[in-house]
Amino acid sequence: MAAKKGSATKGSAPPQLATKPSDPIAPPVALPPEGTDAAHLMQLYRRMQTIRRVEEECARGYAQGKIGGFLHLYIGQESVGVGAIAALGPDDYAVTTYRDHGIAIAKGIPAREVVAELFGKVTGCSKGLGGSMHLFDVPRGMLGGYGIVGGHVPLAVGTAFASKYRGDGRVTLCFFGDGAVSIGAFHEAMSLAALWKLPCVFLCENNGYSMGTPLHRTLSVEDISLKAIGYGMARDRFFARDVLEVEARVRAAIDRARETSEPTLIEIRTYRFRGHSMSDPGKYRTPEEIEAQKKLDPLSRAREQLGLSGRSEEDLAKLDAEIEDEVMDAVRFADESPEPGPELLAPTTYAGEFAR
Ligand SMILES: Cc1ncc(C[n+]2csc(CCOP(=O)(O)OP(=O)(O)O)c2C)c(N)n1
Ligand SMILES: [Mg+2]
Repeated sequence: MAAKKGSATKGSAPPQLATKPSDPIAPPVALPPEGTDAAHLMQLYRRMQTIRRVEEECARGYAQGKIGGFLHLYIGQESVGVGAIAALGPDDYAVTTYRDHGIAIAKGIPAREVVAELFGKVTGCSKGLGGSMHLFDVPRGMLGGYGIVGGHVPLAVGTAFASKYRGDGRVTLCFFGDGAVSIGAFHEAMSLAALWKLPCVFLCENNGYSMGTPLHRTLSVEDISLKAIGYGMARDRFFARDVLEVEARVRAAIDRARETSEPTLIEIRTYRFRGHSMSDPGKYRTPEEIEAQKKLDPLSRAREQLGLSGRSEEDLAKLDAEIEDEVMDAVRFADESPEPGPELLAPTTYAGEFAR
């Protein structure tokens, strides 16, 4: 029977689950929490700023035709990857989506190898054969870089299963977007991770949009963290305003995964300042919305916190100059590197030299 408009089929008002995707009021910059090591905050700032500058240069390289295919920038979301990976150990695994450049740099892949990969050069971390969406580095625990929305979540559960089976003490941190939580593979992965108690942390980077579609058009319940309840899993949910807060809250989940092999679903609300990819005309957001979000930029907040914790403008300018040198060196290195040749065809197709 067809439902009458506004009839009871819509149900009585649901419990207050939905929340608005943005929080446009800039909170005052707070001093970093007591006991924060300013040198540590400086490192986190360094990683965030490196990611931002690498990606700005990649956007330029894309416009110059140096990068083929798609390019999805992480600009605006850096505090999520940097804060979360700061809570991982060096042997732990990170698995992520196509928006992977920031995760790769945070996991320790040098800017040179990331830019060279994007430029399709043999010196890139995937030998120039993967490109922007397929950054990979097994020794550093960076297990991709995947283009299929949600498809990598079961792969992350597989690595967590392997760690538990081998007893190697590693934790897998799996990043995905808000679009992935409507995909079947996400739910199968959550279900098995909870059932088998696997050391996996599921981290949803909720940037409010799946391509040009806002959250309220894809989800009946906008609080993504609530999906953990159906699987009996621990959960957390917060805004990525402060990189130190991201680190501390993700650390709690990583510790739980390592100590008691219990998975957690964390929803971190964030915002991308650029389009979905370089070909996105971005007509679905107003300039006012983007400007309001830029006022909340966690990268600026970390810089201001460093000032409040005693770092002089001179110290910070010196650090920015070092980052600038590193990024421009990476671009030069990528420009000057050769392209992969046919000699890579056999060893990268069949198990052999590169199968580590
Ligand atoms: C299974 C699948 N369906 C559709 C696409 C096309 N697609 C690429 S990105 C994207 C949006 C995903 O949004 P979200 O998960 O929120 O991640 P974000 O891009 O916001 O980081 C879609 C639909 C795809 N890559 N894979
Ligand atoms: Mg999204």
